[in-house]
Amino acid sequence: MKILFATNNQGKLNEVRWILHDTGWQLISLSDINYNVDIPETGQSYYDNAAIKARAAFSIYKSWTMAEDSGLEIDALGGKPGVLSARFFPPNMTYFERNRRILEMIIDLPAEKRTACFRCVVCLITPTGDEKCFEGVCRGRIAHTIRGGYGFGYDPIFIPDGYGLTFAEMGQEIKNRISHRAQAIRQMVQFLKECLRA
Ligand code: ITT
Repeated sequence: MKILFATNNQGKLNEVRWILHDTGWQLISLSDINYNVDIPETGQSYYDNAAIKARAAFSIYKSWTMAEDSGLEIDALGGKPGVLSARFFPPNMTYFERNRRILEMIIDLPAEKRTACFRCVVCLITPTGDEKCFEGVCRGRIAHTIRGGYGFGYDPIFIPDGYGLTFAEMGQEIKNRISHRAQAIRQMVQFLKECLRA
């Protein structure tokens, strides 16, 4: 089975391919269908934005399509950057600089007040146009320094609960077992297996 993943983020694409590798399903990307329009994320929530991206791609592909919207929520910043995670800083700023700015914003906070989570909402559209959403949350805390070279985005400053390493230090195998994205995608896999059995 083929599923279109409507994303322009190569890091997300790699991770979801990894998480799905034992299903035998093929995850194709927007470039595989020659779709190179930047879909404006005008929604107020992860649910809205995941659905906007999935619907835009489904209108062309008209078969199994998924998109996801995700973000980092820092409790001491009232949940920011949250749904604006990709747009919180100017678009040309490197992630090293974005991570440095985040650390600066909470520079004086002790470890116990640096709590945060990553959240991911996946929207799947079936070939008949029905929509189903799945949400995953990974709680943890913000590190004091930028650490590690794996992954993407805010991975070098996020330490998931139960670990001493950032997502960017632990590498893809562990991250893809415990992450917000892994949790949401595993629910999608469960749903798809039930659909395919029916
Ligand atoms: P698409 O909309 O094309 O899928 P995007 O990067 O714009 O790609 P989002 O609008 O969902 O995606 O923004 C999510 C941002 O949250 C992403 O760009 C990262 O900065 C951050 N983020 C989400 N999941 C992450 C993860 O697993 N590791 C690090 N940062 C993550």
